[in-house]
Amino acid sequence: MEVGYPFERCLNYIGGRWAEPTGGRFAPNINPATGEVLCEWPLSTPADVDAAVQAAEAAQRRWRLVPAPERAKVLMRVGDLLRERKEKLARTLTMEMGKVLEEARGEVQEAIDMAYYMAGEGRRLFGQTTPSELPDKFAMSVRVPVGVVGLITPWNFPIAIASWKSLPAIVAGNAVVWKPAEDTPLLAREFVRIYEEAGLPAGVMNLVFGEGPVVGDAMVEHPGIQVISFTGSTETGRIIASKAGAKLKRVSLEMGGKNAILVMEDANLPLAVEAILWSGYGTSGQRCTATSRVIVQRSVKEKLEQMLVPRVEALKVGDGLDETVRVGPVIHGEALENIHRYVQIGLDEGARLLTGGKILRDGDLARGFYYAPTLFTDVTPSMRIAREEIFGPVVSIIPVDTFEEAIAVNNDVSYGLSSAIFTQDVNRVFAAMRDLDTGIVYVNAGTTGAEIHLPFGGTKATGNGHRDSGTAALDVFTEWRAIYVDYSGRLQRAQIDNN
Ligand code: UN1
Repeated sequence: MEVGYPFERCLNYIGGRWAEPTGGRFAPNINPATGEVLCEWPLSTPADVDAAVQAAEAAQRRWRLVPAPERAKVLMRVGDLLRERKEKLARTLTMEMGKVLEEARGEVQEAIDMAYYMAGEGRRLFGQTTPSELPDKFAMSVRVPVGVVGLITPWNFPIAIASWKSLPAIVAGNAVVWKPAEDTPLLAREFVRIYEEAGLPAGVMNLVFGEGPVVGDAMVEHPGIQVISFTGSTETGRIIASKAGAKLKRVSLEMGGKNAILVMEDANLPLAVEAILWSGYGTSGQRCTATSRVIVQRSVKEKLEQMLVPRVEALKVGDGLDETVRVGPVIHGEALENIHRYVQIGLDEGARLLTGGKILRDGDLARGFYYAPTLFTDVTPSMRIAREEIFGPVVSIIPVDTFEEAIAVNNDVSYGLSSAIFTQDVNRVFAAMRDLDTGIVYVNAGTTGAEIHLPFGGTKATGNGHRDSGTAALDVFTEWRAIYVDYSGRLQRAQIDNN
């Protein structure tokens, strides 16, 4: 299937119109597999953000009054259009950010699932009804939209994460100003086109391309935006949180991870190997949920290594459009250098390289940004490669003696997104479910593969207490309103007249 993006321009989408950025500056978008330019995207200014917020404010005044089941009909159509265009979107996604086609299809499916799931919320958006402590009085709580929400999304899941945030925001009656990642403008544009074709009223979804420090910053500072939902680096999240904190703005942050698979001595090792390959090297290790540590009991360490190394070496690296490829490129040259720097740090720290550890430049690979799937062993928990997020195809094996030590090592990092344990022992399973201090825990499965109807997010430096997807996302995009209706016809004072 031809996707056919000759060099073209993406534009902002403000108040239902595709608009040039003020200042007229654009930047190129590169296919990381080939180095070719796919399109260019606007370097917008704070004036564009302001126009988007004004359009959003005007639209939201009407959108909040549309019954939620009617709002949900738009989401149903969004789901239908995503489904119709799944293959084309997946191919564009592979070209734009490099993940292999099978994974790209999975990501588009995640957005489809989210659209239908959130469309269902249009007929729920449940609050509570509860007795009042006073006679002839009625009490309930309802969710109300917050107004205009700002979404800042990453390149590694350009449509799935945008769907986790925008669909709940919109079904709940908010209007959106969205800044997508610099590296994935085409997917953002295609998603917004779908919203437009699905009949979303003008101004409910606004798209402003640009750089974080300019457009993202203008969104955080703008008084018209009540909530910022951000997925990206911990470094950027910290800046957003402190700026937004000063303005008492709600911020939902989803940031780094240092996820581990724990392999116990009684584990099904062939299964653990499959999970490490999939969660460690899938998406070239560029998932927030990717496995970057394998914490293994010493008695099975050597066996695991023997099974793992040939499988890692057999992973075919290349352009994700080739369906025999298992590991695509990383996002750009800077990421490639950063990953390689971490490998050097690991070697300097005394970790033992089992395979990989190099930038790949053979033949066609020289045109893109490819890193060899890399496996370290004899890594200790204090090494930087065991503590810092690398965001590439690099996995570190950390040997431990006991189950308790494995849990302690898992928990002894600043992040807390996802963890997994391989064991057949039901007692250890339940202890791990209690003691692994991550927002997501897997038993006998890898650290990736979260489903959209459960809360997604993590503890410690991974987040700030909020969750994406699931009904938890509604908590980010709504306020609770407690409502009391007194039908006694007299003044009744709570806590006084009934005590
Ligand atoms: C991310 O990497 O930020 O659980 C999202 C997973 C995917 C989503 C990952 N469903 O791996």
